[in-house]
Amino acid sequence: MLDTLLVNIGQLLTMDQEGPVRGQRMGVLPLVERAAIGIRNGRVAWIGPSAEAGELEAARRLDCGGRLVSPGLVDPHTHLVFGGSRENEIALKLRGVPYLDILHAGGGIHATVRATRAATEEELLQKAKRHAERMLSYGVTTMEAKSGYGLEVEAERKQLRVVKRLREEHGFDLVSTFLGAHAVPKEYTGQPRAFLQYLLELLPAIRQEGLAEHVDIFCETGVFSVEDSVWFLQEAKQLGFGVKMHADEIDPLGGTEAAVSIGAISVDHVCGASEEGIRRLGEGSAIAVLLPGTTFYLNKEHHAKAREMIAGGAAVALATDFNPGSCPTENLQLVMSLAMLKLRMTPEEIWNAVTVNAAHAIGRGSDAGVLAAGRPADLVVWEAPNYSYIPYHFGVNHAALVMKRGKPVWKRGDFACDI
Ligand code: IZC
Ligand code: ZN
Repeated sequence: MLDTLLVNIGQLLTMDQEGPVRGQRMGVLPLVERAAIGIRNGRVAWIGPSAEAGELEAARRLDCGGRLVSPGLVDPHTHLVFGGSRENEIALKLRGVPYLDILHAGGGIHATVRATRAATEEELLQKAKRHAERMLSYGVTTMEAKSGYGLEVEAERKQLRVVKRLREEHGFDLVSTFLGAHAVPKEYTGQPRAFLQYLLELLPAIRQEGLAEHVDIFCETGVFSVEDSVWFLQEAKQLGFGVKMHADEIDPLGGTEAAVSIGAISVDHVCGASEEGIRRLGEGSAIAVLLPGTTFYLNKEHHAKAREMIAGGAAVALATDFNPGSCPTENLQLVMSLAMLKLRMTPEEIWNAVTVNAAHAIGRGSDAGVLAAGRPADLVVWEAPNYSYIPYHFGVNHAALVMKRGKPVWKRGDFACDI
């Protein structure tokens, strides 16, 4: 006896394949046409043709009316927890003041650090919960969350505790990343190494308390150099963390190849990656997490070279980069459209990038991003006839029903279904 049976699915994207998906394989989508999916105890119990589902017993049935069904999306790069917002920087942005100039003048990340330090844990929790709920409404059932707006022990730990509480008390599948190395705080102006040394001393306790799985660093002009970033991440790796790098986002410093060579789980942004960096992405195990929403919102045209990366054998994932400065949106569907337009990725590549590869980029490759017997029943019923329709019809929410562990967690108001 199944708990729930979804029948009459137009296309069921199972994404059932060995991941991460690299190079030309990204152009192939495992799917079943006219499918049904059965759920028991929060996990996928059966997948097959809808015509064969009539014989199965189920406590509840949902006729999907020919709609598209996919795994819940995975957002592998977000700065979910922060105080305040930065709309007061719009005028500077419109005058053409660059992102890094605003940062180095004490605004940008530093402004969010002041707001985050001033907020209570409860305030941060309620705000981050609203953002996470909005992600869920767009079909994202697993997401990463970075710290990095504390830049000192207590405020960083406060952010990490919020992520832990959202996971343990509110049921979000959140993967926590320590990004204390997000900027050099004013207390350490001109001494990035000393600040990194201070952060390293915090890491053993963070690991012991289960506050973060990964460690990340913003490798950028005037923030942390490639040399300092490599040293810091290698130390973090020794302590047992998975490591990630914000690399070659604004200025092309060569962070991409450095991150690949130290065995990073993901290298993120990579807009300015060199030929060598792109070549290394095709050879190493790191996943290239591309964030076209950020390039768009920074009003830049130096988009990541996704076509070259895929041609060179890289595994590409996509993420929102949700944050209050360079990409204030929770909408991963919009990012899928930007990937099509600005990165010239095909719908097939885009779907691999927001499911299986995104899951691998945060160490969730064996749980999220795939629908197959035994996997968690995290899925989305889309108000769409096929998978190409999602990046095509842009800027709106196509999710009709979002299920987490087989239970509806979000439903569009006018979507008629009684489960
Ligand atoms: O708050 O500006 N790039 N970090 C690196 C960010 C953007 C987040 C922010
Ligand atoms: Zn980021």
